[in-house]
Amino acid sequence: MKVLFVNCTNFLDATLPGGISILSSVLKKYGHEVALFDTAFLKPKNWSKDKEKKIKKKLSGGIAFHKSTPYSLKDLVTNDPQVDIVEEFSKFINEFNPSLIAVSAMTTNYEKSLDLIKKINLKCKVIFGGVHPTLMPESVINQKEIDFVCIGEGDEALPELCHYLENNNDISGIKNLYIKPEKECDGRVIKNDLRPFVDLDSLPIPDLSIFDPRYFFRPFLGNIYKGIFMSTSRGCPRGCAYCVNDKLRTLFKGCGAHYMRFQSPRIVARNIEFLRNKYEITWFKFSDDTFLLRPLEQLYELKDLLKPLDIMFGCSVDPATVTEEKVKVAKEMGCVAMSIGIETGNEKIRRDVLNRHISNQQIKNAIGIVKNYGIKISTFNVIGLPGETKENVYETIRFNKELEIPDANVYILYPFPGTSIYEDYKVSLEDHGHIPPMDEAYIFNLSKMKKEDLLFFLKTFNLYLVLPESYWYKIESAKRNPKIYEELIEFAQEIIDKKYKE
Ligand code: B12
Ligand code: SF4
Repeated sequence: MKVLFVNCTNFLDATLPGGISILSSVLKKYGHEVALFDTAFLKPKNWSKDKEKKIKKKLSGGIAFHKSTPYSLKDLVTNDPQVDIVEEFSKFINEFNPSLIAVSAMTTNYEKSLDLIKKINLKCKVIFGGVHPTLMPESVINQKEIDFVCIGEGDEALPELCHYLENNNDISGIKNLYIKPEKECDGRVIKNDLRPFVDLDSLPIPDLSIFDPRYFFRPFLGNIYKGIFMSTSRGCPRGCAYCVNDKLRTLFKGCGAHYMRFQSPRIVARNIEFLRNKYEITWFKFSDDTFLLRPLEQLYELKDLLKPLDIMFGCSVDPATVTEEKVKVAKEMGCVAMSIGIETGNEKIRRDVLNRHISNQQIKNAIGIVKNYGIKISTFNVIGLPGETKENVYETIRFNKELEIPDANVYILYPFPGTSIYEDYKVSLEDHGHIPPMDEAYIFNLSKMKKEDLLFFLKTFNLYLVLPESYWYKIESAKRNPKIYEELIEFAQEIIDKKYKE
């Protein structure tokens, strides 16, 4: 059967969607024909050079923290024509003639994906899966254009659906699926139970052949590598109030003893070796929620298997899992970058609002260990937290500064459905008439700050980090004076060039 995957994201949001790569591989294993319609490399009609510049400036608040590479991802799309996305989609469907359209969606790209589907008069069936449909299945299945919603893992549910559809079998009992028997039905929906978790070691190697090779563009500290995101585990044992994991754990309670599961080192190494040989991929970003959670013995085993493959990798780690021994072994297996969630410098907010039980001292110790091994460190920070004041944001900035973090990631809190913050503060996506995209997260503002303050912090967070505290009053005045802002950026750039680029 012919299945067309859809990844509807912003132009140049080029991070390979892990769900699609594994599902494509699974479907091919069962003999289905697969294609991908992907907007990440389709330059839209309204694209302009100005937009390109703005995107670049937004990254790291306009400061270039690392040596630039000889060329950038943007250079690789210069000669691409501007196209009408809907027309392209329509052409693609006519040529490929799929029997099923399979859309993967997070909350932030769900509406965009749905809009695209709505614009085409489709004759085939449509299934939506991914984290957003998993968390909000009712609102997704209620869309007229959608026939099926996959709750949770699609690795077994999707091939089963394809097989049954192809053979005209009764699909009504397929586990993990919400099913609308007919498009124009009377609102009747079959809601099936969840199946047990898939055995991660039984999964095939992710399929990269359907993706634009520009996805592999990976700049790192001035050099260009071929790299991808790859997951080696599923789940997380923690319950941070702004994250969907707590809700997913509850939802998947009956699916197996352990929500947190690791792919065995042998299988991880098999996948990496294959992708290295076939696509020359040498840079991996492990997209696991917390990479160092893996037991130490397994990390040793992984190191023995990965060392001969000579790869580089980056990963996200929970500071509570950082130990000298684990970092040492990660370094030996090729770790060159780690990101750590600080979220806020205020311990009380971190504990009471975010449900993260870790002290500043513990974070400091963790970052110290990572730095000692020469691993590049970056932090994740959130502003706009419930009850947060400007002074609290300065605490977060000061804490990053104390840790000598050169380049911090900062976001405005987006209360995703299913998270405890979403529920406790009675947020509703529907209240806004549409699902706000990530760059409109200020709409949800649960803090004591004004929208303007949040946006200004977003723009200047790294400026505060780089400039000495005696300059902070100038940053404040840059709010009303763009010229001062530009001057400060230039000054910060000089400091960075001297300090980190040598
Ligand atoms: C890698 C990653 C990214 C990558 C790539 C995203 C992608 N398209 O895969 C990038 C860097 C782009 C990214 C960005 C963001 N991300 Co992100 N990301 C992840 C991460 C760490 C791993 C995703 C992954 O590859 N998982 C492994 C695969 C195998 O699992 P999967 O994608 O869930 O797919 C399975 C099922 O969901 C299902 N499935 C998926 N698609 C489909 C489709 C069909 C048809 C079917 C049947 C089934 C199905 O089957 C798959 C196999 O079982 C997850 C956390 C996590 N561990 O899942 C967060 C996560 C998805 N991200 C999240 C967030 C918040 C973001 C950002 C908003 C972060 C930010 N502050 O900017 C941005 C949004 C960017 C945007 N433009 O919209 C949240 C999503 C919350 C939500 N409600 O949407 C998550 C869940 C993190 C979290 N714990 O809160 N992210
Ligand atoms: S540690 Fe990270 S992935 Fe785990 S629950 Fe907290 S925020 Fe989510």
